[in-house]
Amino acid sequence: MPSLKLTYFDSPGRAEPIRVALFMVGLPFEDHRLKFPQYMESKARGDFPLGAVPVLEVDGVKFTQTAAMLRYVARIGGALYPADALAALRVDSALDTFNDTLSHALLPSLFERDPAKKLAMRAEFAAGPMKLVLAYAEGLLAGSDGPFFGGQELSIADLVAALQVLQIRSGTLDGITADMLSPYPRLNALADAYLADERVIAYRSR
Ligand SMILES: N[C@@H](CCC(=O)N[C@@H](CS)C(=O)NCC(=O)O)C(=O)O
Repeated sequence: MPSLKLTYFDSPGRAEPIRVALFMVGLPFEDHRLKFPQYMESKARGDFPLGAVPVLEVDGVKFTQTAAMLRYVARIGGALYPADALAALRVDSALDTFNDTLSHALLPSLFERDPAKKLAMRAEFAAGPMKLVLAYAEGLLAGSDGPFFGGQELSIADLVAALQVLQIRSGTLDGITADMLSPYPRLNALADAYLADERVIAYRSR
């Protein structure tokens, strides 16, 4: 079994789906969480190949890119990724849509300190990229035969999507409210199915 060390901030963000995936497939790993000043020191030292996290070390070798790490965990865990090519395309497309398109569109407003400007940015985000992403993801789910992007079985894309849908639902993002998810019943059902998964329940109750 490889020795695994996952480095990220001490927050869910991009690392949480990787942490959940590692837990679900039973792979032990070092969950290396950095406070922001520690992160800045490490970054200045050149500890991260692309100057960003997450970074996954496999037997001491550093890798970047969240989606690649998730696929690696799925592959060595023999789970969380469909065998069927079309289902895999849906999973990969959903994974990049949430991890890449949605995350990048949300990012600038996370750093905005002026509350009025933040709300204006969130309104643009909700009416623009968020709406496009949610509508596209809802359509992907309509083509699946289960609550998840790959069908009946939970995949790495569902981990990423469920956590982002739950963040929207939580009301913790100023200007973004749970009712914005009302037009997307399949995404709400995906998040519910994620929360009902026994492995997820075990992860959340540690
Ligand atoms: N494409 C990369 C993006 C990584 C990324 O943007 N990481 C952010 C945190 S979520 C980061 O390290 N930001 C701090 C910085 O750029 O210094 C991935 O999917 O892993």
